[in-house]
Amino acid sequence: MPTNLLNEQAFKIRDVNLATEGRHHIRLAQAEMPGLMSLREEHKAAQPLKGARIAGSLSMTVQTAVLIETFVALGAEVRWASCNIFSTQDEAAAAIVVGSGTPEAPKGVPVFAWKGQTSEEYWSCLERTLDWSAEAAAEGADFTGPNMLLDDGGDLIFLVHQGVIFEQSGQLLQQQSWTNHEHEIVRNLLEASKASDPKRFQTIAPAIIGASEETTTGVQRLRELAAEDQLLFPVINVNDSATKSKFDNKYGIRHSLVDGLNRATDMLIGGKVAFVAGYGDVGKGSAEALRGQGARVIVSEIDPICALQAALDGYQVAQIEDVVETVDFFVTATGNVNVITPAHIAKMKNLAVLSNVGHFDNEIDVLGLAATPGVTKVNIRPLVDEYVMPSGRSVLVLSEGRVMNLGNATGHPSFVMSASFSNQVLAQIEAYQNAADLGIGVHTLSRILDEKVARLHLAALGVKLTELTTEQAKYVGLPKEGPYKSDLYRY
Ligand code: 9W1
Repeated sequence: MPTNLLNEQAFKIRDVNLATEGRHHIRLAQAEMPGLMSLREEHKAAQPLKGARIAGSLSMTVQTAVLIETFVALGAEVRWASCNIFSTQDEAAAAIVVGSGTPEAPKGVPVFAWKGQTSEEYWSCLERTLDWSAEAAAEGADFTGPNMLLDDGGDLIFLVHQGVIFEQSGQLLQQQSWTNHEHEIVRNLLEASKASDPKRFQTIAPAIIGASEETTTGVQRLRELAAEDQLLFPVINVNDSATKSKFDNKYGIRHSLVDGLNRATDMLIGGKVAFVAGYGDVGKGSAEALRGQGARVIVSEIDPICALQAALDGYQVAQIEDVVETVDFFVTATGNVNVITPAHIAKMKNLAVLSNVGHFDNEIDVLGLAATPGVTKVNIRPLVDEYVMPSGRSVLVLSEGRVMNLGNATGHPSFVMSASFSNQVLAQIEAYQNAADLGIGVHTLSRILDEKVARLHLAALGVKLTELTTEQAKYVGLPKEGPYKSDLYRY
């Protein structure tokens, strides 16, 4: 439990005294988030989110703070929790709770998030974003919950759906991505809720106009709900905007991979051999970053198209078995399981570095390594472990095989998050204003809005876009103002 949890009624964070530090970070991040700042300028007079009550669940970081205050600047009321037990920056949470006294953040926003929560605390914080009784009392209104949801990973949207199903049937939907422990936590939470108000979620859910979802994982779960006719409101899939997934995967990792390697090991990368498993967007950004340091990069792929891309980008493409003895830095970016096994590790060079930037922690079989007879583990510093093998050689495993750019570095930079979060703002406006036209289902933003997000980031980089002449627009059959690509175009 946090030692300095303040005012559990109104908010729940680590330490409100971190607010000054957090406000400095937010102020600097704003300069790197031109998309969000120009959306504030564009919409502050019209207040398109006036009346919106947004319950959000997304890592409570400095960048998310700029997103939250953008919603407030556009007229919304907001309550917030993190989507992950580790991904809160406590100083950002504090600054949001306090507010800045400026027109943008006149008063604080209730946040329920701190770094290092238990799963029970995490779920209870999600639940707190759905309780709008304090706001209702202050406004003399009769709502009980939010009317908009913003989610990263799908837990908040699922909690609302599970709540309704549980109140009606006493059952929970089985969730592949939840452990048994998480099922138990959610069941306990919903049992307590039902005991105090058997209609609580059946009151909250119908008031929800729409939602937006940030991630591939969340979108996947929502599509399953929709396929079973269980989805209760329109959701906008932010992940599949080109200005989201094509940017945050590639440029986010390009920024943070080398940062993580350096913070963890400070070993020279130039001149060494780096191996990148997977040449999707994350693998592409990883390979580019390592090459930028002067490493000789080898890529592995199972997909012939991505393998050909890697080859034409100038990388050696090989199977891990054929090069494992020569590699200094291993990076997994496949999203698959057992890509690097204890058998591979046994053949590695002394002090080879192993890091995973794929989603889950089973890409490198660290559990299998730890369980191998004769292998011992020496902790070097937080999230850097040396595994000494019976051969006498060692390997260094970063972040316990979990997402290394978040453990050993600090995630995506503000500019990249600005592109993702500008999509979130447009998605919330779209869902709030046009829910009836959208209808229940999982939708993406129109290409014109996707292009708008990109446009909002050009001036900050000194980009001067070329405009179609009337003749050229006619020749290619495109509107001068876009959209310029069909939905099939892949960028
Ligand atoms: N998201 N603001 C860790 C990052 C956790 C994290 C997570 C990001 C951001 C991948 C989004 C140790 C920030 C976030 C700092 C940090 C993400 C989860 C961001 C990169 C994704 C579940 N997802 N992201 N900045 N942890 O960087 O919101 O430092």
